[in-house]
Amino acid sequence: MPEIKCGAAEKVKPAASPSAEKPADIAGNISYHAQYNPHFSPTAFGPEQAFYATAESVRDHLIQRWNETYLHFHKTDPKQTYYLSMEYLQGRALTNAVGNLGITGAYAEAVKKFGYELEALAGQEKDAALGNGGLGRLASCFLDSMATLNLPAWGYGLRYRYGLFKQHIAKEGQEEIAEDWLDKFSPWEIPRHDVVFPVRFFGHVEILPDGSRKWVGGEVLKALAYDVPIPGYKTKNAISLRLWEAKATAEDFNLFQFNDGQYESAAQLHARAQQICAVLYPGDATEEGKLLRLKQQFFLCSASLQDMIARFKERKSDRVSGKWSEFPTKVAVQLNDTHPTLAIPELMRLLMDEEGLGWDEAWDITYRTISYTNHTVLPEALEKWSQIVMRKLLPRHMEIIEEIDKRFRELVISKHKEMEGKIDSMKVLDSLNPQKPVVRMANLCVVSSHTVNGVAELHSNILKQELFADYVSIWPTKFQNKTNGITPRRWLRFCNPELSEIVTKWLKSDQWTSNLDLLTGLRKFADDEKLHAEWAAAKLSCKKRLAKHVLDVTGVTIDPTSLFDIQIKRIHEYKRQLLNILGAVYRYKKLKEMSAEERQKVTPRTVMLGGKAFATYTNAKRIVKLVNDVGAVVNNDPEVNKYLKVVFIPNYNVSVAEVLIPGSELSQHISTAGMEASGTSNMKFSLNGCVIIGTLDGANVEIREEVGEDNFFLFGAKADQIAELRKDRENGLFKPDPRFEEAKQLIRSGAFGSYDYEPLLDSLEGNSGFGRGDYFLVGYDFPSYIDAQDRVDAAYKDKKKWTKMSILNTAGSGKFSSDRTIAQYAKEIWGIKASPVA
Ligand code: HBZ
Repeated sequence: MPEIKCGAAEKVKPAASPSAEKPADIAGNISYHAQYNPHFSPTAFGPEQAFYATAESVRDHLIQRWNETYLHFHKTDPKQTYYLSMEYLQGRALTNAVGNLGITGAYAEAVKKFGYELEALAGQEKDAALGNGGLGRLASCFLDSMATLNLPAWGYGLRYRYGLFKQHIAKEGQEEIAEDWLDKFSPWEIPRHDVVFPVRFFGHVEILPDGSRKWVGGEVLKALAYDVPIPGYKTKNAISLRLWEAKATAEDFNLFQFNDGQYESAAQLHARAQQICAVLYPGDATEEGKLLRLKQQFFLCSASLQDMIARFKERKSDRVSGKWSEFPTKVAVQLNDTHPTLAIPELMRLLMDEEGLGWDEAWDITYRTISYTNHTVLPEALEKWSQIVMRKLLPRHMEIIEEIDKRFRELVISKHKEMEGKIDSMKVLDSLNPQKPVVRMANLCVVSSHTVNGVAELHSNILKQELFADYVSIWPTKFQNKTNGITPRRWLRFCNPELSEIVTKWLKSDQWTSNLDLLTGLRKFADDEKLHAEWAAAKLSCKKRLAKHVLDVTGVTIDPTSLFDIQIKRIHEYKRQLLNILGAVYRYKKLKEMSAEERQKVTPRTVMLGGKAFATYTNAKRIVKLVNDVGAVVNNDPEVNKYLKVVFIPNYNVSVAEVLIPGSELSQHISTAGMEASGTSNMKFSLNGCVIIGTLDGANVEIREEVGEDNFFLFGAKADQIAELRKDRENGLFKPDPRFEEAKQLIRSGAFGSYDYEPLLDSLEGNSGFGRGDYFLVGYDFPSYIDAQDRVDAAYKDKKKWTKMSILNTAGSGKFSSDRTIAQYAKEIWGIKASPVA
């Protein structure tokens, strides 16, 4: 066989040994992929080519496990969970894959034979960012845990051509650029040309002679499956994330028109198919945008359900009894928020119109199959779809939704008379405005699911006591809590090797990576000076890596001995990045007022913020601009920049988080209480020995319980005070703290440039013309926030105290493993059991 031209390194003989585990054999396999699975010309083998060949070699291992797992499930036919989500934030896969497979060392050695470091090759990979934020990253953590726990499970999503946009910071603030993650190709996905299902849009409902109904006409596209294998950690099991792509066929291509020069109309359906998976969340300001989003949602639901039914039928033939009533004993469908709600009417339609079941049987099956997770109580995020649009796009589904609504109302009237007065807000269809009748997706989910869950204790209680309170009296046992979690593999073991090594050393085992509760074993060493020294050294090393990233992407030099204070998440007013930056502005002002001597006593701090603003969310974009403007002034002010730096980290994504979180010392989770359903980055920070400054919101409440009150900087109003405080505000009863006024005044004075911040600042005023009269209570919480920050400064000066707090944060993070969360879903909602490949 010809040898690879690898430039600097030794030449390696190619060998097709897909499960190679020895470095020399692995190198041969990489060489084989470079030559016989080529994507580039044969003369080049730079880092990029080396990354793809290495990834394909790793993929061989994954495919082998995936095949074995699939056959094992096929033989044993266990009940399976299907996780339906419009979003997955997978990030990069190489480090995670070799880590989970336990072959990191061997691959690191193998790529050295070509002159490369594995880490550098991993840096070549583009993030798969098929999601927006928390909900999408949660789905990805869940897949890792499902595989690790050997659960028979699948993830289903869409294969967006362009994922979440790339954020560029220009003079005017955030700019969005399409993220071309498939620019070359993704080495992880496997197209399944035999897994194709038709998906219909538009058309009409026909009544057949036997009285049954059938959806016909309209346009029919094809859904083609792409599988991304998901390896479990230290197990042979690998599951699949199945992503659908929309396609049109050759028959849809009008050759006659094309030859007639009508190129666009000849390929009309092809163009429409491309639109479906073009982008994650097309803007929905226009009617076209809304329709496209609805098409995306239905496309995911229809293809996924047809696939599940096909599998059920395929395996059914092997069983003695093959009754449809067994479907819920083989299939559990989890809806990741309301985006896949159409799975409900689509399953009803498939069972009734395609399989010939009656309403009652189909409803019983659907109800026992579906469960729904709510991720937000923000009213603007509760999906409502126009009935008019729905009827046009999905006429049969609209009929089914109407019937569900009608039967629900009948149930209330016949069995829950006391709730009759509440029926208007509980029903699925809201036709109060006859011009704009809507379907309330959350109501449809609650009415049609056997279980509904929130994502942290506080949030689940709010669901039961407020948002879904009326349903609780009808279905008292339907509502559950499943506090979110994160995978400890990606979020400590692989992203923070320095700290991982120390944890393993002190716990005398690396078992914590799959049993995170073992971290409590660190508590007894919390005062040990040797551990302190190692712990601080590991943190410093991560801080240096982070400082290098900051310099690379912003040109700003930051001091690794200063306190690294980080807030990274989607930019949203309720998450209150504005509170953070106003705090930094206030800190800057105080520093300016101090004498040089006084300044020397100050705890030096680097405040870092990062996150993307939705393209049409103007106030969020203004916040991004403000952070950048404040940074430009503060960082260039020689009087104070030794004591304070403010940095906006551009293009926050999963792989950026993997650098930022290990290097963090303080992180901000400062939402208005009751508004952040859970938060999951708070868990990642705490796990990495970072102390949280936060409100009693979402999972902060539980993190504080676990790590101990002394190791959490708490401030701000509590969730049950918020309504009253907003009323006070409206009635002019709020007296702003002078420090709050000073901070706003400094921005208004033009100290940070002449950009028009008035709409932003005005949103914080009681008599707001733009905003909602400080709806998010930044002004109310400001003084207690500043006081908490003073406590942070004092604590950081005491290195021993701070290191102990850091250790106790890691030690108290065991509860927040997504393994725990998924084990609870499996037992308490899905009724599925582990099924390890022998
Ligand atoms: O889900 C986030 C929550 O904000 C966060 O607190 C939680 O930790 C995380 C995982 O549970 N939510 C989202 O990312 N997105 C939404 O909640 C959402 C819901 C409906 C929409 C749009 C976004 O129409």
